[in-house]
Amino acid sequence: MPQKAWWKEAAVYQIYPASVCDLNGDGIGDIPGILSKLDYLESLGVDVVWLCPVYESPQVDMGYDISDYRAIHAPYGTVQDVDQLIAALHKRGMKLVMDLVVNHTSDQHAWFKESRSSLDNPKRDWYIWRKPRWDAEGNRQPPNNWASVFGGSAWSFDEETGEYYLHLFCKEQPDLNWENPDVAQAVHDVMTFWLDKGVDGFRMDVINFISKTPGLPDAPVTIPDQQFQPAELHYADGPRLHEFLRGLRGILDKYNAFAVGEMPGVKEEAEVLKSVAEDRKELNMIFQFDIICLDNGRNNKFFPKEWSLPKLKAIVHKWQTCMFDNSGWNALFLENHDQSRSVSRFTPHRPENRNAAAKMLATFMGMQAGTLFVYQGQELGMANLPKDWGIDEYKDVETQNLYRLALEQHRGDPDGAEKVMDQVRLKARDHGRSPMQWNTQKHGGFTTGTPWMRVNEDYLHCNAEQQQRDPSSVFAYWQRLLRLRKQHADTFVYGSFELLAADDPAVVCYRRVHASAGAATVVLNFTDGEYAWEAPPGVVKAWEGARRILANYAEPGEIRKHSAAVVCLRPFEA
Ligand code: TEU
Ligand code: CA
Repeated sequence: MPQKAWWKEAAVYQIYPASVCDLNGDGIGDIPGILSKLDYLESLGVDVVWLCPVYESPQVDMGYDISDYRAIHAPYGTVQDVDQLIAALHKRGMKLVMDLVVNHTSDQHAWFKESRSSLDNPKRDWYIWRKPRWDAEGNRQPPNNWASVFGGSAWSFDEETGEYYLHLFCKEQPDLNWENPDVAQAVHDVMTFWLDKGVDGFRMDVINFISKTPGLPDAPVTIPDQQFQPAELHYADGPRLHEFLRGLRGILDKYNAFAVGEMPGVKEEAEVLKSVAEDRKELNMIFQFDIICLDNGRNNKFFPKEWSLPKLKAIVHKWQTCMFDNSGWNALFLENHDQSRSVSRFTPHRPENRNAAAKMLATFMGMQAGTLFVYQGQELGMANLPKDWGIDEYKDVETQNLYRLALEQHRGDPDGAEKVMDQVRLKARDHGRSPMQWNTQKHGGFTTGTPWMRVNEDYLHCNAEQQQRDPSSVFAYWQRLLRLRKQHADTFVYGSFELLAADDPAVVCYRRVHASAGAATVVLNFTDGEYAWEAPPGVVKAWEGARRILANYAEPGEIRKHSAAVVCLRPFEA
């Protein structure tokens, strides 16, 4: 049995500040707007709010480019507003987790401005500067072949001092040099600043990227028709990562604070356990990307790949059993601000089955062991942006970069633009960033002004106000699910996990078992049609004398007893 902890039983609600609620009518969500929605969050039944970056920032990457860690981006509010948010959450017995983005800063941060000002500036070494390489023709080239996550080279040349600086993301997001102990110290001070204010912990942005292979060697060529290559090999699990994480933990421990690390590219169990196994004293849990990458083709999320349910189940089984057996902990999520909407992505559906699908996915995640993360709008079953929206409605720097670079590659192809739009419709991060749909008023009640990003028109039939009144809504289902999870925490949070029917192409079936508190069987139809499922004997046995505690259809389904039990599942039935 895993050890008990508040953060294991917690449900975390992720907030994208620009898109929750605009209280002053400037079109941008703000902290006072978030404060006005705390009743809503409390009634949903979440315990923790994770606030995406609200710090001062030129907003090239929606606040993941921070220019001052101790100030708040003016349109979002002030440091006093955050103080108020902390106090208001604590009063309700809820907690606040903030985003800690310390692999990189904004190029407008005072540290970087100093660093780039001269070769001998005391902060020169706070970032990663290298001399150019020169090719056979005498052309200046970046120091290595690493690609930026957002496309193009991961290096930009600085005319002033004649060197390149590394940026794994945008050129406006220079990477900090963690090899310099002053950088770690500065980060520890930032953490202390917020923890002293009462913040309960951090979500640590790409925290596995902070240690790079010494010497920054070229990455192997895996995409031959591309000049710059994916280089995760050289920064996703660097040699000093765990030393740096233990340093962060030292600060967290002084406050008994919590940390979830975002770790793209960390794939192996042994690697993940190094960061999350309890006795390692590093992080509480990480966001692991196996599910998120399930449908990425060609090492690139914008190329679709067929995925199958048995593969998804194998991933779930791998992490559920791994953590149970090794005193680690999972962070459960299907959505965040970097992903398209789960109901559009994982459950292609006819319109009439959308709510059933959203509830089924909620059950799929919500009955697993781990800390449950709900992304704003997921509790309403919000969907991807409409197919007929043009590229101008997409605000994300990654999307705009992709569009520009991919159009160039399709030059001369009359269908080029449409092909690129297909990629955008598939996975653009914008799908998860459109404003919250509160009611049927103009702009879904998000703003009385002009929204910074267009509101998905489907707010007319998918919005919080209607769903709060309707006991059969997706919102009401999430409420029940979160309540049940608490009520039966021994089973759902701490129980063991058994996967059944691993090879079935349409059904997910798993059991959660606790020796004394009881066991639960979860059965999910992942298809948009009816499915006659030959339930394995274990399931039939479990059902004899069992109680139905959660379901997305009002009446129980039908079990036909033949030689084996055949369960007739309705579309997306849970
Ligand atoms: O994302 C890190 C990351 O590598 C991916 O989730 C990435 O955004 C995605 O694969 C691109 O398609 C984090 C933040 O969550 C993201 O919003 C930031 O843009 C990024 O770091 C840089 O700070
Ligand atoms: Ca505002």
